[in-house]
Amino acid sequence: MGKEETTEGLRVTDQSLENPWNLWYNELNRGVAGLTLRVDRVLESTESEYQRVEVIQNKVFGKLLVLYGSLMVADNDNNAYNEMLAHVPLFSHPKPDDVLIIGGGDCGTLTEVMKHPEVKRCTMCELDKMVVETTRRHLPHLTAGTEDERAELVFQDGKKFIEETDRRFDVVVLDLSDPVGPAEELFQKPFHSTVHDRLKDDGIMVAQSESPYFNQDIVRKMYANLNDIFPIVRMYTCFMPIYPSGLWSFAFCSKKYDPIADFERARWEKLGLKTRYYNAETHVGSFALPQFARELVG
Ligand code: SPD
Repeated sequence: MGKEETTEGLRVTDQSLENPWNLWYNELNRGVAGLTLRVDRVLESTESEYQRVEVIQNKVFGKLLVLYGSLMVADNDNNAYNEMLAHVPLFSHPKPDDVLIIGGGDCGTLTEVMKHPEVKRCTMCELDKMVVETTRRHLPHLTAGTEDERAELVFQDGKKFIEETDRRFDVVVLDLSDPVGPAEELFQKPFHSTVHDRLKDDGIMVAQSESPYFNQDIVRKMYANLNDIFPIVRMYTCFMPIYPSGLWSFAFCSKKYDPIADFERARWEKLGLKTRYYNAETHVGSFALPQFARELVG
């Protein structure tokens, strides 16, 4: 029970008033550093066929979805990740008709993709249906895009889907959880190679590529593989306070288009999309990397 001495005597601190059980969420990275959030309520704590699925509530971030012991999205902090994952490739491609999202179960990226009138069809292939259902119950603004008639949800292993499909995509987005457990294989070279083969001749793949601070071995290996597969590979970043280190990276992998030279600035200005993080300047500026990150990308 948090009490502190004051000149007026003992008083109950804010902490004990608002969180009498003193419950905290701790996420450690490599067991040495981490993020701590006070949990005001546990709204859901369950297990799907594939992973633990939890929703907690925090005063600053609102509701947060936790998968496999790792924070995924928050009510008040999902815009940077979802917007950068969706809009950077879509505004780098002149005609993004057919889009595939692998993973992305909270549907935040899908909802951003659906803001583009050019997109004729967007398939989201998520392994774990419970992630979509849980997000729909607690964070419905993230799943709004699923109502769009151009959106199609498939509940299947992403690797199997990409191996078996005979479709060819303009843009493929890998909106994955961390490379442990169910998503591990989707960070590896054979999978990226198959995605490459399922893109049209001018297609773009983007993938979340972890923290360039905490996950350097994974990042280095991943970009070395991607450089073997795609002619154009660039890293871009955004600020994500709920992810390890706060600096998050994405791999932009393309057969033809360059994310800056081919950026469709006029289309962005004409569409006037409502965003909170993405704009023409964050699009271009996100590719400016600190030296240590440039070296990781090779
Ligand atoms: N450590 C958390 C990394 C999560 C990255 N992906 C989140 C997926 C949300 N759609």
